[in-house]
Amino acid sequence: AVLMFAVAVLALAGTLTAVARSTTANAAAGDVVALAGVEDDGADCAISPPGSFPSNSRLPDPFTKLNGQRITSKSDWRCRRAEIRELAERHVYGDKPAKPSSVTGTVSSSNITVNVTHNGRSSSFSAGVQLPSGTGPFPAVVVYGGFGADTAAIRAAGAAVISFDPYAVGREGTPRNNKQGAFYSVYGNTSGTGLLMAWAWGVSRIIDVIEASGGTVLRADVGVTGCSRFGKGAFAAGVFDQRVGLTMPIESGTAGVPIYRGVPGEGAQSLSSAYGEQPWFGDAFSSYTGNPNGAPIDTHQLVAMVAPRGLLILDNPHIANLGPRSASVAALGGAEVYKALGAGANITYHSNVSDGTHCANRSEWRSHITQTIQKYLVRTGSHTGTIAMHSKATGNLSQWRDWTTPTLSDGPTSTTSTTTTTTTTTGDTTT
Ligand code: MCU
Repeated sequence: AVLMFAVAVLALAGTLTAVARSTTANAAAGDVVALAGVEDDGADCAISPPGSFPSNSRLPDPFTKLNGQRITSKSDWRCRRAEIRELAERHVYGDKPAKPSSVTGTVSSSNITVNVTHNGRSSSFSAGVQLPSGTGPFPAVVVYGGFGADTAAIRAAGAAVISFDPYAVGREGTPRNNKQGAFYSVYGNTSGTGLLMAWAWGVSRIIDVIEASGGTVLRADVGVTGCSRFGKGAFAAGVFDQRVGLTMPIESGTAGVPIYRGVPGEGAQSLSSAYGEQPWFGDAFSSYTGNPNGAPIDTHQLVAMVAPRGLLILDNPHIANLGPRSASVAALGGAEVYKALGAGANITYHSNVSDGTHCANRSEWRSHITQTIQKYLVRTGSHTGTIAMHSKATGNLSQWRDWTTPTLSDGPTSTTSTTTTTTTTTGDTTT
């Protein structure tokens, strides 16, 4: 009973926090802007996934819970999201361990250091910092690798650039049974967690250090970006850490934004090719590389996991190998959840670019990058998201879904429902 009480109080606290956040932002900005909160606000949700899932050639319904019921209120999304997260860890990316028992480090105007200890194992890594002009503390964008991201535009918009070397956290070129890097030094080199999740864990630990630094140089308004394999990485970082206020995957390709179910038909890099090229996916995804219809989730639900936070998906329609049409379907499907949460303006998909070069620096994206950084990280500007697909790669969501988008009620915002919940938990404790 005491445990149930604790769980109920946590759930109630989570609900109240979420409500308070979106209400404040609503009043200030006219639409929902999620404030940086915690890494995983559904960590207390009780989830028991079934042992098997029916094959489904369409995109699984993001609004239907594992118990078969559809969610009806915006506050239901928190634990529905936690279900999707659990499936994404078990079947696609591998486990993302919660914050290690010790995370320490430093933030200076040129460098961030991260030291981690968990269960007697330690590792560390560092990242470069380049400040924008002006007076801090500054928001920041974690830039994966050294190419494809418009770092000049990021700094001009008022955010620092954190140069993150993903390979320090999870190396490429290793066999799956001998993974290397700071993540695997702590969690073991036979961990089934793939590189994309290891890298995402690294970004979360950078955010831990920024939070603990007390906002002298940087403040914990953090975005993530990267191109190609680092677009896959940036997407995962935003999906699995709700403190990331702006997620900007660029030309991510298979194992990134494109729906797994669409990749074969579009002629994008095959799932088995991506699975075999590097241990990007978790080991458990091997069950689905030849059978995407068996996957219990698809990437539209990962897009949805970013909601209501800022998401700017940048794509290249000229290279079918990148799966741009499948990526647009993921955006369209995920946007249904954004809309149901009243945050439809916070997602953008943009592939209207003329230069076909992979990871080119593109003028067509600059205003979106500037405005989304200012809205979600600097917290001054405004931006209204749209799904803008190039005619070469136009997804059609209706071909991919057999579910409709519900009108979600605003949930337990009233005093009445708060009181009811409190009464119930008190009853549990005294029984
Ligand atoms: C699009 O991302 C990858 C792609 O999945 C790989 O097959 C290819 O080798 O590398 C791309 C990339 O990261 O390019 C920089």
